[in-house]
Amino acid sequence: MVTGATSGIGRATAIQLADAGYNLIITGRRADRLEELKKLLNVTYKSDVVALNFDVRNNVEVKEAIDSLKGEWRNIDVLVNNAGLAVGLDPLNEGIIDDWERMIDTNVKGLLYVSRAVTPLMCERNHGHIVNICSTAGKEVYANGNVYCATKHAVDAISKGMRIDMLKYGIKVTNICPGAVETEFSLVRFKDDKERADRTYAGYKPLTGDDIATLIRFAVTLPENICINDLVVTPKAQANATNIFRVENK
Ligand code: NDP
Ligand code: 8X3
Repeated sequence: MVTGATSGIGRATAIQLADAGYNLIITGRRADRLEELKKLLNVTYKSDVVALNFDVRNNVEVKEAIDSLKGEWRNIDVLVNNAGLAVGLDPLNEGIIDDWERMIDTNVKGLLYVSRAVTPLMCERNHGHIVNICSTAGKEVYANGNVYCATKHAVDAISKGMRIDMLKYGIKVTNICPGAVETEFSLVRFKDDKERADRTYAGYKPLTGDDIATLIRFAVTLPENICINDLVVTPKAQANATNIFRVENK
């Protein structure tokens, strides 16, 4: 099951996991994109797919979606908690409360709602692997990143807590912390200002959604006894959250 499969890292992960032989539960708010991806996974990768159209911020929708799963679809082997976003990049004193609430409700509460609905199914079977998509912003804080960084620090803490709670059920928890990945992330953060979004990735080669998907595929297909706990990954040109080496005309 991959949340936020309509774009970027989530979409690429669904494709990589289908290629690895998984059947997929894909989720997101944009139903047309879910249908398009479902067709691709069916036709090209011969993967069986259930598309669940819900907003992770709405716990009633989350519970209904998971409850709607029947038979073998309840045997979720891998949950990729990927749905998330940044909205705005403002100093705290100028922050827009609605932006903050969207980030907190999606990145923290949404991830928790989905995890609360899916983990009992995994615990019943003493089997499963949860991959939480955190960020370098979950390890460090940068100027104007205040609330986004706080939500990803929360994901980092939730991953650590989950790993302890899931231990006795044999369920693995992997926290993945990417640096700059060129997806729709910056377009969403800068509210459709494409020029500003493009500037985020100017002058160096960022990671792609498929790069992160490759790592997720690697982590979930390792031998059963091996668990990658925490993985920080950046493009070669990025040393940490704030140092990116840019050259003109990348
Ligand atoms: P995209 O904007 O390309 O994809 C975000 C995905 O999240 C979309 O599928 C979107 O689906 C889904 N999503 C957002 N809000 C909700 C919601 N309320 N309910 C359900 N689904 C939702 O960005 P990325 O692929 O880059 O982001 C994926 C994850 O990776 C996020 O958690 C992000 O914080 C993290 N990340 C991204 C980095 C980057 O540089 N790009 C670096 C580090 C971490 P829809 O709109 O259809 O609901
Ligand atoms: C996304 C990477 O640097 O914009 O999590 O926080 S960053």
